[in-house]
Amino acid sequence: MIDVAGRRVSRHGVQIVAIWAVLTAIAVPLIVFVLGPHLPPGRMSAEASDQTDANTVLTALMAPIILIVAIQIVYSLVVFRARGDAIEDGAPIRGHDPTVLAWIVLTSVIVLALAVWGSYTLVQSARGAGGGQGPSPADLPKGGKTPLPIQVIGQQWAWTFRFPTYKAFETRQLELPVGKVIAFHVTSIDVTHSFWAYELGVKADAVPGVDNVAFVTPRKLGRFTIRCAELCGLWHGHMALHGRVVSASDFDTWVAQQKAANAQIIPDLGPYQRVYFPEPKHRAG
Ligand SMILES: [Cu+2]
Repeated sequence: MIDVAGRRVSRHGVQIVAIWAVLTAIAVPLIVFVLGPHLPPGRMSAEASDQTDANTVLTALMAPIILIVAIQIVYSLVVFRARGDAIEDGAPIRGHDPTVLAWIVLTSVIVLALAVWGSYTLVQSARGAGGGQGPSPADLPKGGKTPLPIQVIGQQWAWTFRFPTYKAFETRQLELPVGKVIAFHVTSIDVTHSFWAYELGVKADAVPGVDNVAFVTPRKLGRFTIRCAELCGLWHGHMALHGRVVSASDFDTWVAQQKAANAQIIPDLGPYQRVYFPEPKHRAG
């Protein structure tokens, strides 16, 4: 037994804290340096990087908390298990001020620090973190860069993409120029869908009559996955495709190709609008 702040603390407490300190010192660097680079959604865009950093910090912070709970349980099972027939409880502990104080201070510090860090990174990145911000975004890209607008239209059961700066042509493929700020204008022409470009860290509701803006800055060339993340009917699972992040010159070539490939249907497209509304259904009789 040792004496701390006038109270008796058993050697079990010291041992538990020692085991916890050693395992935490092993687990946290492993999480940050070994697991961290594999945590979703990766580093294909600025927004995805921010999300991966947040996942790494939260996982690293969870480790000491999970470890103290797990060690406590395992330690009790091993050290305090009943030996022989007698079932005996230890003496109850009541009113241990240092424990109560440590509990209140530690949990408050962790929760408040995370709230401050989360708010700071959200404001500092100033791009809305990859989520849809509605028709008038509060967080605009920094540096006065004009984003490239791309309209994402959900419909049962496909995605189409419309490019207002390129004579509003429409295509079923999606390619993005690397390093350019993109403003997705996500909408729908029938029911609610959700545009989820996983590796880009973008997820925004597609709602008829709503222009939902989500910013993204692709940083790496490559392929990304697009899914519908809102159950939208029988063929919901069919709304899946791959987009690509390409160089600026490849993007220009692709735009020219898509315009040529869709030349026949482009004159029949309705005029470009910020939002669309479902066609009224014909009434029987
Ligand atoms: Cu859908």
